[in-house]
Amino acid sequence: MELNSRVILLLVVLLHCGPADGSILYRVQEEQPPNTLIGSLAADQGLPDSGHLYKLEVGAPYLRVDGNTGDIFTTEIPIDRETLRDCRSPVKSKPCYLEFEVSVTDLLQNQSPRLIEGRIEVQDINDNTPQFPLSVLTISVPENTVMGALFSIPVATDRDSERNGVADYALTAGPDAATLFGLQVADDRGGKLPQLIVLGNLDRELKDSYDLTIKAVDGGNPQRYSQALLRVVVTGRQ
Ligand SMILES: [Ca+2]
Ligand SMILES: [Ca+2]
Ligand SMILES: [Ca+2]
Repeated sequence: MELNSRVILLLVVLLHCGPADGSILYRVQEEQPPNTLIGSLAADQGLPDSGHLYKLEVGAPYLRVDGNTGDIFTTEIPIDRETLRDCRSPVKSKPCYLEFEVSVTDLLQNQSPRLIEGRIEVQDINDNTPQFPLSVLTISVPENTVMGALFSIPVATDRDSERNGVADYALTAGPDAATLFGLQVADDRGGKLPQLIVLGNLDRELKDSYDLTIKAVDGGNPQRYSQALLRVVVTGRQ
């Protein structure tokens, strides 16, 4: 067999195999409006589009199926990736699936219905904003702290996955604090850890509290962000 023919044959075999477990796989972005078409069972799977009744057995209330064509649509209940039971995996990068089952009944012949199973991969959109645990974050720093010392800043959380999650932090300081404090963002197993760096000598008698602004941004497009007040309280020597 010619190499080209072999490649074509392999491609044809692969295309007909579909997903590894043999079931049907569709993809849809979360939070689509009602009546968004997800897939057409009859057209996509070579199933009859007349004389048969398609009925959704598993997948309510998020899915609706057209009785004649087996077209699968979204409903008034949005598919929210962040609240689906099967999507709340601690491993946020794991794909998230919504299972469905549709029965097909031949209206002319008295046979038991055929059951079609499949999965819909629910893809993440950037619909959540990074949030700090509190609107005012307080960090205590002893006045004899050496330059270069690091203090952990509470992390922000974002319910979206991967690049739609928290991507970076930024610190804004007024003129009195800009020479004393800086920000370092460390990588921690795929996450980001914000840390305050002490850049100068602190004197509690001179000034015992500094108000900075910390901002958390995600990596989505468009980007979402929120900020909190970061209050640095200078304490006595330790
Ligand atoms: Ca959502
Ligand atoms: Ca987000
Ligand atoms: Ca999302």
